Amino acid sequence: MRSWVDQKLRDLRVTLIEAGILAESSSSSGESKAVADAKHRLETARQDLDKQRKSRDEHKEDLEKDFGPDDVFRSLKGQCISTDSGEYTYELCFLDKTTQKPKKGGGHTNMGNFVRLEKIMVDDDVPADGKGLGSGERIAMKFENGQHCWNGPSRATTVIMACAEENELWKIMEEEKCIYRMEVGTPAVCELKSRESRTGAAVKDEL
Ligand code: MAN
Repeated sequence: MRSWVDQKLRDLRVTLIEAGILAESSSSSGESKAVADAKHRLETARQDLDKQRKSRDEHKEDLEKDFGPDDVFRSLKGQCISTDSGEYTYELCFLDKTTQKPKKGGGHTNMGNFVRLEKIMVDDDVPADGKGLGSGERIAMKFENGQHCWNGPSRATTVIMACAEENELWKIMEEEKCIYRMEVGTPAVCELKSRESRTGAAVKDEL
């Protein structure tokens, strides 16, 4: 009787191990494969959830940002353009940041992070190639709190935009030490202009 019960228990144990319910005593963690697999799946699901939450928070933040009248600048986000000037290549990533990169190589300098849109009056001649701001009210993106300037302020950039067929960085100036101004052409503001002429001053008030 005793040996019959022993044998039945041994058989049951083998059946349970084969079904992945019971751990083999030799398994180092003492866990059955089914439990280890389930733990792994749980961990993967947790990581995935964290990722999804982070992405949701980023989208939420994005929605709260001011992308101008009717969000016309939203499509520009993440697009970058650059131009060479003096010892540096200057890069503008719309609604994100401006960067100064030494042509000879070396560290990049952050020239400001996007903070807001502003209206600015300009009075420039438009060159023959059309790559200029012209005169009147223009929309500008302000970038602030860039890398601190030795004996000066944190770097900041004002990016003034005028209508053009393509996104293009026309001109870069350092107006004061570590305070930069970029003149940029972009189709994003052409839309505004045509609507302005249709609706009078209405669009201006949206900003
Ligand atoms: C670097 C650049 C310049 C800036 C000086 C200030 O050389 O960022 O644009 O004028 O630092 O020290």
